[in-house]
Amino acid sequence: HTVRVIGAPTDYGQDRRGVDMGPSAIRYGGLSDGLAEAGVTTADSGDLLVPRAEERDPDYRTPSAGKARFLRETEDVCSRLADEVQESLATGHTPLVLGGDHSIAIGTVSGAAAEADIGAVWFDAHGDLNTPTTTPSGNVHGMPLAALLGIEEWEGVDWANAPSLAPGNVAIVGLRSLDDAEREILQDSQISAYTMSEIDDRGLAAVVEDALAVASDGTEGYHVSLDLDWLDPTIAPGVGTPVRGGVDYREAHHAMEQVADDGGMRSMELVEVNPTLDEHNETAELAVELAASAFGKRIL
Ligand code: DIR
Ligand code: MN
Ligand code: MN
Ligand code: MN
Repeated sequence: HTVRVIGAPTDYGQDRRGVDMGPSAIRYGGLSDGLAEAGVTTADSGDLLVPRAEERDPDYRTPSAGKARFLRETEDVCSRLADEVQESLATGHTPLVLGGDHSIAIGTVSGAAAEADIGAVWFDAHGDLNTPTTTPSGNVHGMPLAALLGIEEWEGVDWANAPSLAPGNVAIVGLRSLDDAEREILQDSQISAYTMSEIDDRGLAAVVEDALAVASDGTEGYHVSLDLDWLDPTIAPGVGTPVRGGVDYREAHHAMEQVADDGGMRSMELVEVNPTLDEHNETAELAVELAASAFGKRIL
């Protein structure tokens, strides 16, 4: 099958500038060679056109009940991204979306969910479960999972009011940073959340096995959302919101190999790579290696 690469160079969703260079950094990090080593054919659709944040007003369209910076821009990018993702799937391609900050997941997943009933595995240090009324930052990269689950009504924002995911088919893996309101949302929901503490206890392989089962249960497959801050900052320093105590290199590869072996992945995204915060593009290079493992690269 063919992997369709789609760049979504946004940095609307968070405070650290430069994550809009993620798609370039990942391509320069060897994406097409890495995927070739995995034995898949790649077609690169290039990047979506994304206006620079400097040209826009972050507060132009704030929901009456809360705050969500660059909401208008995020909606626009996400609706175009959703169309590309859906079209890729409809024509038999597996979308691989390159962020950009994690707000773009709203586009990726709503597009993927328009093609099939899917679950999601969310590899992330964070819960991404804030809403415009709970967010401490106003940053939409802290909200995509809440939007995709329809946890709160977002005035006039279609994707937040037409849920793409069912909580019983969502697994968060690697969790170690939550805001108080996110903790409440999580405790009241059927989302499966696997913390680093549980990973220390049971091992990542056992946790990933459970997570894939959750995402597959009664669905036609799942989306893999890989926020590079899932990893320990010593191996992935090029992210805007690093949190100590993440998964290590070998654990991460093994988790992606489990994804490949499972065979249920329908789409993937690599988000939050910020080369301006990185050292010699190593976070993008790691993203490439992990994508290659997820698409089936093997040593023997
Ligand atoms: C924080 C940070 N919970 C927020 N979220 C991040 O702004 O809502 N998500 N970094 O990836
Ligand atoms: Mn995230
Ligand atoms: Mn994160
Ligand atoms: Mn290197």
